[in-house]
Amino acid sequence: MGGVLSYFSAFFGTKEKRILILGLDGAGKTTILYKLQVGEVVTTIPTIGFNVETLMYKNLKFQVWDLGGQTSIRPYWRCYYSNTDAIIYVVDSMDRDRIGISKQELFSMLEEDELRKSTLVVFANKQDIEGAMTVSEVANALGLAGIKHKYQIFKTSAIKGEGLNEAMEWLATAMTQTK
Ligand code: G3D
Ligand code: MG
Repeated sequence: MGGVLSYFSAFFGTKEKRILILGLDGAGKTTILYKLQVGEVVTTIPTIGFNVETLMYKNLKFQVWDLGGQTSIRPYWRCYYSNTDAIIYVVDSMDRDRIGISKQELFSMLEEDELRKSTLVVFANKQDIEGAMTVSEVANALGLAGIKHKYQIFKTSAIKGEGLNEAMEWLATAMTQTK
């Protein structure tokens, strides 16, 4: 897995790229961050009511937090939106009960002005678990067909490190095409 960020980073020369990793709690975001990690320490910054995990690697800045919590802290998220180039949206493909909430949260994020031009990549995560929703079930449940952003969905297993390279490669290419 180690090489994917250096590959990803090289796509943009020295240009800084900001990527949010978002999704409901338990979806696998922190696990993904650790899988992407190439020797750098993940910093957790406690702020008003929510934690932001940050991973810096060369010209890349990844920031992670959980969606689906209290709506009162939502305005504070805006501090992290500006100049966001991409959103990695992580879904627990086993969590049928909350896929509707995940959809609502995704659509709320995509309505944000600052995120209007961001490329979206959805990780239908936990595909290693038997009985998980398929990638097309996740896509339908999230209503991806109605999204105006440039997007793609991938099946991933963060635990096994499967599908992450493929998804990151797509994202790098898509980001260079839009900017
Ligand atoms: P979050 O950061 O989005 O809240 P985490 O999610 O990365 O903390 O993951 C939540 C739990 O799901 C963790 O289990 C983690 O190991 C597990 N998980 C993450 N990705 C996968 C995956 O692809 N497959 C499987 N089977 N499990 C996954 P624990 O037990 O530590 O709570
Ligand atoms: Mg986490």
